[in-house]
Amino acid sequence: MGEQSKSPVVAEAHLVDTYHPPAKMLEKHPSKPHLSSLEHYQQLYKESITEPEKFFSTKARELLTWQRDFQTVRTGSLANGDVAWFVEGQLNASYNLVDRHAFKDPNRVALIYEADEPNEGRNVTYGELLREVSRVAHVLRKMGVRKGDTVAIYLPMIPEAVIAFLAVTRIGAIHSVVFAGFSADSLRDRVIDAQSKVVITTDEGKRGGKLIGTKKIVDDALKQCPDVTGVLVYKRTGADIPWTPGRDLWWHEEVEKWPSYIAPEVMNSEDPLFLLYTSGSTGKPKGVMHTTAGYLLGAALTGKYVFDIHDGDRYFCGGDVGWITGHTYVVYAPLLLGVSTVVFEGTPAYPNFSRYWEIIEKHEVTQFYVAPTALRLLKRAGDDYVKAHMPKLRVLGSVGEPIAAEVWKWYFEVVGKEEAQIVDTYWQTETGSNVITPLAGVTPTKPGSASLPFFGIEPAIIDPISGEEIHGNDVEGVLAFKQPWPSMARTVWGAHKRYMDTYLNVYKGYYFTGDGAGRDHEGFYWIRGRVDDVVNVSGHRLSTAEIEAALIEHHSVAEAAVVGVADELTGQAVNAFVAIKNGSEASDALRKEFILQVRKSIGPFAAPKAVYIVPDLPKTRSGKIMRRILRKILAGEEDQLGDVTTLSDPSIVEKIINVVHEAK
Ligand code: 6R9
Repeated sequence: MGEQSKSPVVAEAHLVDTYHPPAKMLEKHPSKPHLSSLEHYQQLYKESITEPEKFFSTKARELLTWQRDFQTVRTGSLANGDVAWFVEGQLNASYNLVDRHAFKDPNRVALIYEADEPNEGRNVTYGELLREVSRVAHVLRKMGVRKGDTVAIYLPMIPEAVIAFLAVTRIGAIHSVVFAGFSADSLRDRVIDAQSKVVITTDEGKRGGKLIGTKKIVDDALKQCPDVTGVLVYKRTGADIPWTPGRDLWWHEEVEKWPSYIAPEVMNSEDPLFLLYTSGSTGKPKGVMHTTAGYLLGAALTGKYVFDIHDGDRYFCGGDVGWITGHTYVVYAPLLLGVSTVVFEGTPAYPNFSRYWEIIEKHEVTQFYVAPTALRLLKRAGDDYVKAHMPKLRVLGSVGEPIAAEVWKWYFEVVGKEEAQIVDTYWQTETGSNVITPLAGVTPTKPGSASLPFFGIEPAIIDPISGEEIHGNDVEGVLAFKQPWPSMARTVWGAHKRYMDTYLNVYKGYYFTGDGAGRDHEGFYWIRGRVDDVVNVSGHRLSTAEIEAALIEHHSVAEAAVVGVADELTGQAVNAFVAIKNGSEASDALRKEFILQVRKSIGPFAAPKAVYIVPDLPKTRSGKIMRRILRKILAGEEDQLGDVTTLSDPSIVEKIINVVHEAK
């Protein structure tokens, strides 16, 4: 890195405009942002870094309700991988998200359910939520779930998904949500890895006008999960579904049997709250584990400061509860702060491209949060679809992938009418909540930059070659954090060594994000994307190794290499190179089979956009696949392949180029 890598940061950052919090956003504000100015942020930020114990103990007592206070604010270190926060404290997540608001104001709306079909939704108040969560908690207990057990949740975006999260946490169990777009095989692997004995699901799902056979997928998955003793099924469509007596129970039949209150289990701060599987460099997804108090604090703090949440707001995060964005910003942040959260079952394109904007109009949404991939789709559909009247909108969030400057500007000008602030929030499943992000109403922004670190986050740019931290501004490298923060993941379920090796042993004393980043002349951060074998398709995080493993399961595949390529709509797209076994013939039918194989073993969202059947893969003499060469060929940079003489068979490069050319 060093000198030659400086120039792009400097050039880019000096050319972009800085946007200040829009005056019109402040004018229509119901009161005022929680911080008075950028200087106010800087002063608090400094305190959060130099006196984290003081800063976070104050915030933890202010934002969370404790059953027992803590004395030790923070202990352990990144180097040892034994970080713990608010150690002696006790609290319950569902109490903090539901009870305390229900007691104060039971009629306040907690969930705004916007069903797949417009006008089929309903609202759930905090009082109703408490009753429903309590009943389901009773049912789970009856099904044998105990404190510390994991419960798998395989549900679409319906209020019952949120109720399930909360019922699980109420009895001290650990939720392990599996995105309902995952295949039976993926669900099976996660149920087995998490040792879940109970699964919560629906008969069917409904999305974009289409039905999804959720229960059938669960049944397929559970054929190989002998330890699962119970499946709780919410009736969403009333379809005829297969039933296993003694194992399957109807949600509506069970909840009627139980009273509408159950006391929340008293949990220690560091008791596990949930597992969420995510992709990394290796084939097997990791069960990232978050603990109770630290995660809740991260969610509440970012909800308050990043999104400027105030009493009476209506918050709409378009993410799915199957991913971390849905966990933290559909469920935890808004409910911790006692506001209304939109649970949207559908897609931005159904019944037409106005759907998001109509939801915002109808429910007078104040904050909206979505991935750039959806914005690219909607921008391409045309400005006419954005004709809704959205006068209450103050904050427009972006998450999951870099947002291109022209999409950022479209979001600001066309969607927000320059009356709402854009917050480009950088974070990860492992960070639990936003870590590099503007604070709405406070931080000036530059299109394409996630801007400045959140409280308690001390970023470091590291030279990946020397492993040394690069100090000062106008620098480029990989992104790491120097201090533990409350909502960081504590371990990978059943694989602590993997946790250490992936995040904490790469640069000793730092948490390594896996992303490249630049820090410009004003200290603003620019996220460049993953430096490991992770591809980001439509904001979904996929591992190339995992897709390769899926392809190899096909009987005709000898070897496979998967790379991410730039894609106009999805950000990145998956392209696969497959070497087939002797006796198999390359054909369109075979390519289709390979795509189906990935859909079946991971899920439709991971399907390769292109499959190239090649005679062999470019490999070093030690057998390492040179994915870099494949990326260059796809980018049309065949003249920049570098030295290929180290390959075991240099002539293979020419053959692969021919295959790619023929396909294009
Ligand atoms: C929240 C979430 C994490 C990866 C992360 C990075 C990318 C997330 C981003 C962003 C640029 C942003 N990412 N937010 N890249 N700008 N604002 O997406 O979690 O699914 O774990 O993905 O997503 O590459 O490392 P997760």
